[in-house]
Amino acid sequence: MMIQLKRNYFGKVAPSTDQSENPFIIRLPCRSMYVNLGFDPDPEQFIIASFHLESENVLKCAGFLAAESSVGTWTELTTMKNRIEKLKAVVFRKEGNFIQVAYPLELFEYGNIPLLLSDVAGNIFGLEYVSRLKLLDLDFPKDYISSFPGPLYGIEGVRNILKTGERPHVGTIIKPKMGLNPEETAGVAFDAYTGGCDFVKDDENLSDQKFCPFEERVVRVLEAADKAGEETGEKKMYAPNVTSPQFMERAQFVKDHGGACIMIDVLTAGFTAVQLLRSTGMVIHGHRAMHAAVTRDPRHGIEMVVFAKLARLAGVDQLHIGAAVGKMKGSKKEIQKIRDAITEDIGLKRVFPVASGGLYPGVVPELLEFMGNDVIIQAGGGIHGHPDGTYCGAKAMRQAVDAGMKKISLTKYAEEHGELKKALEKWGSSRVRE
Ligand code: CAP
Ligand code: MG
Repeated sequence: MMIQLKRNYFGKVAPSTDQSENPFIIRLPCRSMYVNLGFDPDPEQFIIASFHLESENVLKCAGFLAAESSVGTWTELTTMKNRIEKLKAVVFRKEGNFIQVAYPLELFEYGNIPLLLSDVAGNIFGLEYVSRLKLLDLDFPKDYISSFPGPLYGIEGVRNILKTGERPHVGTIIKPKMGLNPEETAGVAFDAYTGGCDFVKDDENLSDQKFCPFEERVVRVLEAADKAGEETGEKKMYAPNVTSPQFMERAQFVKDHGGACIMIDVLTAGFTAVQLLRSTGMVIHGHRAMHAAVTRDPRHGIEMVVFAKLARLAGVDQLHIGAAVGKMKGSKKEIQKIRDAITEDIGLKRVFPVASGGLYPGVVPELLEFMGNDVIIQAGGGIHGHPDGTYCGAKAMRQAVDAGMKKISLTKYAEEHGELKKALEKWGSSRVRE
């Protein structure tokens, strides 16, 4: 009778006491293969993943996680080869629930973001042995980063198109989110542009619905942008949302009609869509709809900074990163970390941070205080909800930016600027969340 041998965690075999033991019981791969706390990985040879890991035995589980996300599986393999050893991931750091895993670069196909995520953010989230897991950050070797083109325009390229010098950009999202027809959409856009918006975008859930066909909307809003540009003497940009299976055809349609920018919902459309869109030569505005399904729990999921770094590699020029004020969750510390990750010098162009979500003139100075001037401040309700309408709402936002840049208090500035005064009367001002 074959005795079921239960391999313990150090690779030694001890006869199992329980003959009825299910042969498929999880026998974790031998820990020593995937755990080496003395190892000091060369940051130019390994992708370093930082995790928060909760399990009944964190180190054991970390070894299993490293096995499952590199070359191993739930049990030893008779098919393993010595040469494959060099491909295995290694847990090299553990401090409480914080672990770091070094993944040999050779494990990955360069230029392929979906497969990177299938590896470092794939099966491991579903392991029975893992009770909670959060992918906190990814650090890439230069060689890996250089396999991506990154943003085609970046901050400097977008500023060059809009001729905005060093000032923050003011953007709006057409509201109501859904329901306006193309003519109405263009009318709201025209008011926003002439009131002072540099940038108008579709909402993240607008595409080619019956009430607002994509092609007619694009043509009309681009005409409104041109007309407003002539009237104001300022360059204007429109970001139609191309998120759909037809994203490439729609981007081409925008380009053929004189558009310079398109918007994509990065996470619902996928990083492959972003990587393909980059070949259109247009400014890519990255919305992050659905991110909070995986980013907001501190103990499980994937940090937004990971998505932000990948969006930069993929070629996004402008990216929503939160605002630490307004309606969306996000702290100043988290947002500054994300901002730094998309603007630090890694040999790729810098991504324009977008602050959005329940913003209005009263929050602008505080926002500029911690974000700096390289920011696109987007307000939907905070412009289209102004008591005197969109045109005045846009003017109030520009006035708040001017006051912030001149370091003049909003109340003082409002004495001479009626649109700002009305906005402050309606919404007041509020502080950012630390
Ligand atoms: C803002 C917005 C943005 C979210 C995105 C919305 O509208 O258009 O999509 O702010 O959030 O649909 O809510 P309001 P984030 O200005 O009217 O709130 O930038 O955090 O991804
Ligand atoms: Mg939106």
